Amino acid sequence: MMMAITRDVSPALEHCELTHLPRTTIDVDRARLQHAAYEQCLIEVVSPVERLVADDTMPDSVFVEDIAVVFDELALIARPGAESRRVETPGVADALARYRTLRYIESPGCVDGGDVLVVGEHVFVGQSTRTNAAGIEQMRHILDPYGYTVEEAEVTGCLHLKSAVTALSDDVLLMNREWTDADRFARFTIVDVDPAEPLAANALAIGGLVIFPAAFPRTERRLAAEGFRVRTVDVSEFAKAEGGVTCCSLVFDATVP
Ligand code: CIR
Repeated sequence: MMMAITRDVSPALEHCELTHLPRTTIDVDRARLQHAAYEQCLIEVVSPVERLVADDTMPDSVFVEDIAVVFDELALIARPGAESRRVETPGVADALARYRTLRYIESPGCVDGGDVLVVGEHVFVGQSTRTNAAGIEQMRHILDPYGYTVEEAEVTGCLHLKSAVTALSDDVLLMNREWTDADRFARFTIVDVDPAEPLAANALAIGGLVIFPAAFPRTERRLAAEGFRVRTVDVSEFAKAEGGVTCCSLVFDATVP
């Protein structure tokens, strides 16, 4: 049984971390409506969706993906590269402790979950402004005994590895080649984002459905042409905070182990 963890949109979302975008007005009420619609989409393919609480001390709370990476064997609790986000970890760790043994990234290591792309037993980790070599080494140490290979991947020009590449299936990736090293992913079939939509590589594929931002119709057409069943969501307010569709949930099998 697949389930998802999401987290409240903070009343302080406007004070989110920003790396590549200028600060603009974010409509928090609209963000909440968009978040609810996103959760409705999730409910079509996973059940239950458990939403954690958040408050104004954690502006980026809704981007729950950055705080953990859930494997069948364990949950890795990240140590976010942005110090303002470390306050988000206890709530997520408490929730995941009901389903998995927890392992933690420790100082001086930093990892944002948005930099971790898991495809089967392959774990690609972006070395970014948020994730450092010490964090990647800790991941390798933690995951190696379970048969996962941890490979570093290049991230340039965007926030996280999953801004540049996400998995549409176990064999097919959606990618913006400008922002990562496509050669690293040579064993996969690659669908390129439309050149007019550089931010379109972040798609959430679960249970035969690809949840995808409505803002990227050209890339959406490419996905449909490749045979993927696409469901679009309006995530305009999260995009202003540099978030996409993968970052608003942690999806995992609740029945394992
Ligand atoms: C941040 O900079 O941390 C947030 N404003 C956005 C995080 C988006 N997370 C993601 O794409 N995994």
